[in-house]
Amino acid sequence: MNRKVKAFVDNCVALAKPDRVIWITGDKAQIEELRKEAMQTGEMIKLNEELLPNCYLHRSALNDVARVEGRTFICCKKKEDAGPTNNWMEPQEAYKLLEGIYDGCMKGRTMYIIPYSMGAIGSNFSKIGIEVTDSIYVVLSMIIMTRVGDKVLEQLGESNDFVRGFHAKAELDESKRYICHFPEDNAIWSVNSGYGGNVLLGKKCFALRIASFQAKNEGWMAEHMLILGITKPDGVTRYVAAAFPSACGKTNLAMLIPPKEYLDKGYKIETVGDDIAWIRKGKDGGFYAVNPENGFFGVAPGTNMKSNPNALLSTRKDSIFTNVVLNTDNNTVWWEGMDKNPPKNAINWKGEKWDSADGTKGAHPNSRFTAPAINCPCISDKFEDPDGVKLSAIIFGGRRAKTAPLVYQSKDWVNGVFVGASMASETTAAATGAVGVLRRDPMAMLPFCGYNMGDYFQHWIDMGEGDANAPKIFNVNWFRLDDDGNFIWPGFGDNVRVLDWIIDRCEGKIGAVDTPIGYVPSPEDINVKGLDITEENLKDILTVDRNIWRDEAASVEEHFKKFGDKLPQKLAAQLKTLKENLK
Ligand code: GTP
Ligand code: SPV
Ligand code: MN
Repeated sequence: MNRKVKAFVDNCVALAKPDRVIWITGDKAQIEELRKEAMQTGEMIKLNEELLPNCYLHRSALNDVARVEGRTFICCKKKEDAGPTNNWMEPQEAYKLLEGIYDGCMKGRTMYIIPYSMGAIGSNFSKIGIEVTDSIYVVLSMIIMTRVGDKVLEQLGESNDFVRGFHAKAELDESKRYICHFPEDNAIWSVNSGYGGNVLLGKKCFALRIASFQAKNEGWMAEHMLILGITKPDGVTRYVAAAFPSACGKTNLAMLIPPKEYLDKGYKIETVGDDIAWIRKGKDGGFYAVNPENGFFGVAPGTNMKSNPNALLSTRKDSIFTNVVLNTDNNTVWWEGMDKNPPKNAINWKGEKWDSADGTKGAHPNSRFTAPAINCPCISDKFEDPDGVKLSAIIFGGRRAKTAPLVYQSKDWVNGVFVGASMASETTAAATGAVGVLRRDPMAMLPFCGYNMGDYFQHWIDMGEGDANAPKIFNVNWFRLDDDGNFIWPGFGDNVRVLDWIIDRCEGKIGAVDTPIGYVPSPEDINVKGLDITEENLKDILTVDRNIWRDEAASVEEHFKKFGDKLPQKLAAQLKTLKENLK
């Protein structure tokens, strides 16, 4: 047994005082035992074995349905190192506070120790974590989302290079809920929550917050990005990564099915990842990306056989559903936007008898499925590739009812970093708080950057400035609204029309219009054959309105002020140039 791992676990045991300790081995019989126990306690409900084999429903506490950004902390020695966009606590103070909460919190309970690998075991990209938890739901979810068990400990050997994750659902007391990260100690303490990104510590806590800090120090990137492969009629597969804020379309884009006309011509999309990308420079200077996860923790509402069949099909076996509707007639699940037939005899996400006629939602807006990546019909054959995939493009995007055009290309890498650093999006149900409020969410990393975001911008500049091998950077917006509040762009599968333009731009095969914000396609270069979109509407979503963008530039200036002298000079210069271009 690795002595550092043992010492870490011993400390957790001494503090939380569980009745029993169980090491998760990855053994099938052990997993089966845990499922049985979770069914007995009601933590998991077994679903219809014929229709949804080996699938379970879980309901979280009513006060615990999303990430809690207000209670998420970066605990590094110097406040400045957490930066203006993170909550900060001094580490010793944080440990003292947390120790008070964790003291004896697992009395009468079992503590589970989960050794897990982010990334394929043995890949140079991969990193190891140990998560301690008192939740079987967390154990079973981590088994889907990561690579788990003895083989991970074997890979770790005597190394001290692992992230120490200490989760306790404790009493699920909101007033004592803390998601604390100690980047300088490689440690995460998460207490009083049992939900998703707060507790599946491999995901946002490790693979983004801790990993972004490691990545800056080690010269790579940890990003909130999907990774997809797009094969064109020439048979060559290109790879792109895209950063959209939470619930803004990563899973959907990563799994899109092109419209028939495109399929017939030989277009194909394959999924490498839907939420997180770890990116390193390869020997050839290219930017290579892996998905460190092993499953999808995807938004359920809106997922259906039309919008995202690949996601829905991924959840038809071996999956866990959280906070969706239970159809008691056949013991299956339902959510808003799955089809137009809400079940007649149903129980809503709160565990109450529910009738859709009462006008309430049956599934929580942030209800999710946890599904193994290998279930995905379009999973890429590079999914497990230890060397990752070479990126042609990086795409930023978000929900902007106005302002941002359907797509534009940055002028160069540093301009692309400016585009990412200034991006904004309307908030969603993925985090607690108001929905639909426009906020700046640089690189879709606002809630996930584990250090000073000004330094993060500089790291981005350093990674690709002047580098001919660096991916080209683009921005997309599927969410432009017309005056009646309808989406102008059809989105989903039709987004391949935009990806096609992006790839052609990367390869210098198509022209563009030079605008103050970057290169925008001419309307005739976006193929809208078969689409229900007027020429006027297409023109409209490809137009850069100088008046609107002058306001945008002023708002970016305000946003940049937050970073003080940590704002890279080059980004200040980019803003100045934009303002001049808009005159
Ligand atoms: P996280 O898992 O929270 O990081 O989210 P995500 O970025 O993977 O978001 P996801 O793909 O699950 O999309 C969330 C919401 O965006 C769903 O309600 C989708 O229906 C909607 N959506 C996704 N793609 C499109 C699109 O192209 N057009 C429109 N109008 N809506 C979209
Ligand atoms: C997100 O909020 O961006 C998610 C879901 O992907 S969670 O894992 O809860 O963070
Ligand atoms: Mn996410």
